[in-house]
Amino acid sequence: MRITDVRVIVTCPGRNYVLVKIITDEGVYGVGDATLNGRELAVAETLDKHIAPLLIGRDPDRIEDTWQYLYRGAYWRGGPVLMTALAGVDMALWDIKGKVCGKPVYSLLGGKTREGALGYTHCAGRDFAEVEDSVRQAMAQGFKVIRAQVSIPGLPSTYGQGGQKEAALATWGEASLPMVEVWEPGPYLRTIPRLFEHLRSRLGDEVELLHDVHERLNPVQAARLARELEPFHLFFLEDPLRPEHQPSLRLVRQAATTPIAMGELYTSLWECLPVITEQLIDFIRCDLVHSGGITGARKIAAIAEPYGVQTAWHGPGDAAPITHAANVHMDIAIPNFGVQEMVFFPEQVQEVIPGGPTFRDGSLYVSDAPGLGTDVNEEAARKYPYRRAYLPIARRQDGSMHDW
Ligand code: KDG
Ligand code: MG
Repeated sequence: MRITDVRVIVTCPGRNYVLVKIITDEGVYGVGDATLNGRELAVAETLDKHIAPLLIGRDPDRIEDTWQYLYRGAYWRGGPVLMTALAGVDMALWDIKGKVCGKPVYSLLGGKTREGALGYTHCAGRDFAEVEDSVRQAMAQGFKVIRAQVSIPGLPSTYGQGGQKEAALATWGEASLPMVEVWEPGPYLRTIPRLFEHLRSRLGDEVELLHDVHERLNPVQAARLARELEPFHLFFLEDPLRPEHQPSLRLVRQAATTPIAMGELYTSLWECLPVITEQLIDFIRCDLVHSGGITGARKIAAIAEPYGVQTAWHGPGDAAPITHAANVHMDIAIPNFGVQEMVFFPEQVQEVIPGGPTFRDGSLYVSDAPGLGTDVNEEAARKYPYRRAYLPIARRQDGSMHDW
């Protein structure tokens, strides 16, 4: 079997997605996700101009060799653009392998260790009462693990305050330029422990709660937050530090027993290594679509296993349902799965990219269809052309740039 064509499909059914369709001489094809929010066209061009010509004529069965060929063969390797392009190709090749073998990808990864993947959703509100209400609604939907974010007094708009809706849909800035948010650590650090005190006192201890810091604190601030949240027993505190601050996770670790999840901005196994082997984290939450696909992530999971680190793969709305399916295929196969972030995709996304995981009673399921079980409807994709869009940016009150 040989690869005869590589199609790069850029589509915007509500938000932009970059999809890769790899076609073989035997008519079997595979589909992968290569979406990098805010820099979509950089990946699409990389795939179309640099990577597609390298794939034509190759045997699609050789996933590992193709991965090594694209990763090491570029000489300048790694980074979000190249690793996302690589992930798109990798997922499509696993999809092909599954279809050729007549097996779902989870079966090729060793078979099921569980039936479904425990999922978590996003809850939020303008004040504590609204967040509580949103958490209660999620509990009624069947969620057992819930992320809680709240608006911060004095800051007009803050990451995560849109809850489930924000997770599923894009935020368009005026004239397609980034929206500007204001960030101050003081009010944030004063608000978040009080939020969880409120939620625990109203909802009890059973529901698992977590919070996403979104890499916006410095090391000592993150350590303070982890310590002040300790009494409320979070499932985890997500991405407390920027990826550049890996060694400072020691400070956070020493300050508290609040479990730490890191890694949605890590783009490779090598970035994950020190935090796993030094046991500075409890959950590794890389993004399959930005860290080299299934081939990249299964090695990360395997290295995490003996260190007692569980997985919590990133599952945002800006990763296509193909990535969400790949997440769940891995989740149900690996022994050290922890939890899976998920979103409910709007109808038009499901029209363009059918077959993503389904949600039932707190968990996510994939079908037993050969491959990943997802597809791309190219005709539907053409109805939704690319629209330039950026993620928001954050500035301090004095106007200086901060991490969003
Ligand atoms: O594109 C950026 C989003 O994927 C990210 O902001 C979502 O932090 C996120 C999360 O935890 O889902
Ligand atoms: Mg996050």
